[in-house]
Amino acid sequence: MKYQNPVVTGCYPDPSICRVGEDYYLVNSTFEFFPGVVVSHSKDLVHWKQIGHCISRNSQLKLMEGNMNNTGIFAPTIRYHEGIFYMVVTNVTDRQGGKDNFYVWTKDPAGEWSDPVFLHTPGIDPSFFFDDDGKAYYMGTGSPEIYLREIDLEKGELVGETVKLWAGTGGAYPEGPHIYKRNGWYYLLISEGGTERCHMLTMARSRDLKGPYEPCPHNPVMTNRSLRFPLESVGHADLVEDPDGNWWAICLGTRPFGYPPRHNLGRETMLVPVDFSGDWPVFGDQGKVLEEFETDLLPESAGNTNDSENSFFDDFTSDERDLGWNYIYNPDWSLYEKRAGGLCLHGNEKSLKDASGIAWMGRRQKHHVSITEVTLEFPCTQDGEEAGMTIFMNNRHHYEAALLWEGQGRKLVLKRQIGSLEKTECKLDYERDKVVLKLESDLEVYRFSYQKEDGSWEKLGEGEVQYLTTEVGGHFTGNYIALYSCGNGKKCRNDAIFSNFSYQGTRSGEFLR
Ligand code: 6LW
Repeated sequence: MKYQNPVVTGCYPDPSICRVGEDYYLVNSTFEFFPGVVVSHSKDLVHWKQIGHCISRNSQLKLMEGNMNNTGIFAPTIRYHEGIFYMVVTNVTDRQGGKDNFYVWTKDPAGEWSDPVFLHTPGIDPSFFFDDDGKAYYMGTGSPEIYLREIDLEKGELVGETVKLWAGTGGAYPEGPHIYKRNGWYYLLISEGGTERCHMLTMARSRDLKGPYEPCPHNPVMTNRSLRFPLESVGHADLVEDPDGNWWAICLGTRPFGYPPRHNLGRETMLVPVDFSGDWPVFGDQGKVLEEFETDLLPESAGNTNDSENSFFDDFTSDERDLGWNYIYNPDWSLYEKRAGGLCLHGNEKSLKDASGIAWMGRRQKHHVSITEVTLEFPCTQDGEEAGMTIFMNNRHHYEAALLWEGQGRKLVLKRQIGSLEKTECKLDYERDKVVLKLESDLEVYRFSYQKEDGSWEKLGEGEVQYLTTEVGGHFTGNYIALYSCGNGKKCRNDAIFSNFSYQGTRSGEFLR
């Protein structure tokens, strides 16, 4: 049987995994997006269904703010111990004031998680390890060593001395540590080289949890660096043993295109077979991560293609909002209202340039080739009132089609912002207050169209994909397709109602380059 990487497409970085019986649970970083820390479930390691979030209540956590794509929730770890799931993670700002590590816990990963227990520890990428003697440990990324401390989970406190474990093999940013115990050895897995194209996994082991750790003789144990493979930047992994004793790694990676290579979907989640029959694990194909792996070690369902994962429709009539919708930092729920006709966004005085507080609701772009449509009703009448659909890397890099009021009339516009450069590609006089908008994507362009009264589609214009990539827009996340409304300096007088949102991605057309 063959399966395809990524197993979770779109911006799902820093994966961490645990198994309970035949159920696997996965968590991913979410940065400035709320709800925080995606939780997904799988029975076969290939098909994942999002079941919840660890941070789902504003009252739980104030996401630290700063530059978009570089703040908020970094790199979680999930572990299961004696009936309880723990998720430990960092809340980060790029401004003075730094970061804090905390954990939350639950007995039901699809339900609510506890309020955070703050640990006031330095560094990022925290992890837990439960030893056979019942003791629990916290691992963190120091500068530059990975460090370990015992943790008292009853009291929610770190106890005892800080032990420096390992600084890696000399690559930049030794980070993302996890420890696994096997055959009396403690294996320490970390990432080095940075999350970009030199990303790699390295390993060391010791008979004593506190070291000294001896490096694996064939480090890095996994990397795709300098190979020009379809999957790049692979690293930041976590290991899991299946019920039959086979080992698997999940890691992040990117699917860059063009020259020099760039990527727009963020860092995605990959599954890698691991042969741990010897002293040291062999990851993937002799340490390399492939788009397709052949294996007979997964449950049969892993070989199924599941086209339903490639499409999504929302008419916003359900009381429960789909888990795939995200907001920027902690949302002001009064800006979002369910109406009979769809989802109503109450634009406030903010603009799309603002990194928080805006009426904005988005989903990850999960495929390079995709089509999104949405109906917008927006009887705008006040100067500056604007609502539309945006393809959004961050508040400084985005393209959007929108209805807005300007001077004496309503306009249908296509605008683009790339850093400090801004351009209105097209501005049409538009009398109606209703429009169906379409966004099509491939590896070259984002193309916007609208539907005319006779049902035919008219192109508004397009913008290059390459300027909405991580390499241009910066930092750690991928593109979002979002609906928004804003007053640009003044609270909106009119409501924007969105309905019939549809997204269709093409998995098979992805490796065009
Ligand atoms: C994360 C670090 C990393 O904290 O990127 O790829 C950082 N690894 O471990 C943000 O995701």
